[in-house]
Amino acid sequence: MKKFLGLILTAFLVLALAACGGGNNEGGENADDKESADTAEKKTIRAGIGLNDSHPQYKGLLKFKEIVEEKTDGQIVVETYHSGQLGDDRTMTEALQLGSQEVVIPSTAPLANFVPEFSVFDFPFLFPSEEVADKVLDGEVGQKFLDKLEDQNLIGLSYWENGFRQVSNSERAIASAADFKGLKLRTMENDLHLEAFRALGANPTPMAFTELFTAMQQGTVDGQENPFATIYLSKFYEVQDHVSNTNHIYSPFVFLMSKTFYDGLTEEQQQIVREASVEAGVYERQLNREANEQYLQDLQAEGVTYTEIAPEQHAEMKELVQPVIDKYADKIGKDTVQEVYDAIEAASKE
Ligand code: KDG
Repeated sequence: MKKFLGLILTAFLVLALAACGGGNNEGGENADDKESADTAEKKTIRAGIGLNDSHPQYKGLLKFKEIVEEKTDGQIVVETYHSGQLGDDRTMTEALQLGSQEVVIPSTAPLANFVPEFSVFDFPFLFPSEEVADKVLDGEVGQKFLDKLEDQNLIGLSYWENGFRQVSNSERAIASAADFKGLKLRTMENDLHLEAFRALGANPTPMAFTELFTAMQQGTVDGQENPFATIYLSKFYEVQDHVSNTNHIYSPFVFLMSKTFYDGLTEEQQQIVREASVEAGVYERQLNREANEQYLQDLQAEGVTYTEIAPEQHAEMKELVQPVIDKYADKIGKDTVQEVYDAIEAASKE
């Protein structure tokens, strides 16, 4: 009798559990289970940049957020942070390696501290134009460099644009290489940048972007180098009197994702974030280019003196930094560097 009662109780419990499940055993989960699974599957991308929210880079990041959230139906949420709220390029890249942040879009210069080969893109006077840079970076050669990031627990999804870098300072107009003499210049945290400016006669100091404005304000450095967009949108005109079109380096951005996070995405989600980073990058490059001339005019309207550099002075600067380029070409590996040179030559002829 006891055994019989036990059986009845078990049958009753099974029926009760099935009833709670809404009777839908086909999919193996009930509505509540599904809801909690949906919540559990929601993923958050914390994406940070060093520049502020008026810069095309941030607008590009917002575009990335819009595409990803729409295409994943909100299954992936993108939180955006600007002005170094999550740290500088280097510390955010380290956070990606540790898996405590998901996206950062640094310049190639600080990224070279993780994969030294990236320094080749910071060779002075390497890219003749933005269009050539696009073709090389978006092509086979650019992809080869992105592939090198995996060993560092990073996924390189696409290239965006920081742009041609220009020197600004509070001391004097720069019209020739001789004008660099003794100038205290902030550079990005990259040895090649430091050595190139030393070769020009300047006195460079590496520093995170987040510390730059205060350093110029307090006179720790006389100047810095960044594209016109950054100089204007970061209000450097408040602490800088001169700017020149040195165009010394074309600076790409690399859209990075934590490999730990990327590996946890479904294949479909991986494709969505990949495509979104490319699409948002095309938008960011376009915004960056459209306004470039305007930013130079705006800087002048704010009282900054603009000095145009003559072609022969550009040639002299190139000659002075050539030994540094040669040294880094040896370090990176001649074949790798040659591959980049060949791709630039081919892209220039197209
Ligand atoms: O968001 C990008 C910035 O952190 C940085 O890369 C900007 O070019 C830059 C610099 O000079 O540090």
